[in-house]
Amino acid sequence: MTRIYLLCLLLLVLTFNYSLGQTLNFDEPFGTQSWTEDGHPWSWDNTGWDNIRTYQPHTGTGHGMSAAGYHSKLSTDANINIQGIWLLTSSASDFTHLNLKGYNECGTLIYDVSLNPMDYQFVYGYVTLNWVGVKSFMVDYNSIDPLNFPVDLFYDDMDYSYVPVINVLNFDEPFGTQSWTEDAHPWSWDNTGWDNIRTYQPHTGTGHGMSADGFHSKLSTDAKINIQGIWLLTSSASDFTHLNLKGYNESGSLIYDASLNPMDYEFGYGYVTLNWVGVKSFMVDYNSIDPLNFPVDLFYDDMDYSYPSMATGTDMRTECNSYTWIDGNTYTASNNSATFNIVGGAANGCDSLVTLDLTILHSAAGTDTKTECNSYTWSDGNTYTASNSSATFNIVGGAANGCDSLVTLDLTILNSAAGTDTKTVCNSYTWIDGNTAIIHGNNQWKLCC
Ligand SMILES: [Ca+2]
Ligand SMILES: [Ca+2]
Ligand SMILES: [Ca+2]
Ligand SMILES: [Ca+2]
Repeated sequence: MTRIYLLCLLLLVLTFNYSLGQTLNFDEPFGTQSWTEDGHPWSWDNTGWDNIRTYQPHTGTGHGMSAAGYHSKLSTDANINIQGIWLLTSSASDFTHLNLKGYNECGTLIYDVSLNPMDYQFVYGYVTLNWVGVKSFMVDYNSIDPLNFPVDLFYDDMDYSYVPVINVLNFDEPFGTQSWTEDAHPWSWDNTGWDNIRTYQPHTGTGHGMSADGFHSKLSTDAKINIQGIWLLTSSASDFTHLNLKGYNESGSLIYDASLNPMDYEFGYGYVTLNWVGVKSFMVDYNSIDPLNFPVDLFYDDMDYSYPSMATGTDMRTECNSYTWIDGNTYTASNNSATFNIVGGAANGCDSLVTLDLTILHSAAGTDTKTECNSYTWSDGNTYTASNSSATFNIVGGAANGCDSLVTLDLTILNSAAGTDTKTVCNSYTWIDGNTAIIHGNNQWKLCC
């Protein structure tokens, strides 16, 4: 019973610590623009002069701003949840505004908190934020008269926690797989190198190995990803010419290029921290000093990654015969697997991944067989005086499934006969038309009723 109680207490403490996360102490020296804290890189984009670290701290050293209209984005390498921050103002009545802003990893403003500068005058007050999934943090303020009435703002000890990595690319597919589905997304190699061993020297499960000269093959998925890191192992490390991990954006441009020392990973898996953001393709690029006589081996596995806060949606359509989608492809059969990434297409500025759910229906086709005398006016409005087996007429929406119905005419025209009925009669004759003719005076015919 006591043991269970202690276990519960331990779990409670662990959960408590995890949810509390960490504190950004801003304890770096004056003027620091980028630094490492709590094991992660932090930086200011320096859109304003915003880098005092020693003035009026809450603990240790602090972060102060003292001028007009400063705003500078503080960013780290992954999404964080911000619980709150300590704030102090001076000359509070001279502020025009004081806003704390949070941006997502796609650069879109997702939090904007307006504060009353008087609430924090001359003494630190804690601002509870409880923001989720923030990539950048900004303090935005100004003075009613920056020159004659400058205002000061100080802040320190921001409580935050990292949003954990949500996916691991395990490479646990069978040998030789070039494209597969993992974590509900398609993955593929472009196979520019022989780069598809999956069972040799894995980190867990099966792994991805390359063993030859100068291989480089791009691993891609259907949307931009953030790559936190990957496990790597080398053999014959001293025979490498180079070992680079490269990241490309959706336009195919190189945006990350990490040069590694192969010796650091020889005969034992080591974790390479990358913290790449917005990568569409991942490449391992290496070679041997002498591929023929001194081949080198490279193995990697278990890549930690996450999808940006992208939107997803389904484009449901029912179309007749064929449909050209936003991906430029024309589909002539039903399809519920095609995906298309609209860069920056979501309302939050992130990508929008759309999945097609297309049902293709087919038009009906039939033949209208007619036999008519002399002429026939068809449903296309034309009057035909000769046989015709090629005319077609489309009845829009005429099929039972709502698609068009295409009818082909098969018309046979029979022509009336014409002739002269010559008769020699006495006195009178009743013809086929029912009329009776009688001989009238002077041998003239006269119709008789
Ligand atoms: Ca810290
Ligand atoms: Ca501090
Ligand atoms: Ca996985
Ligand atoms: Ca694996």
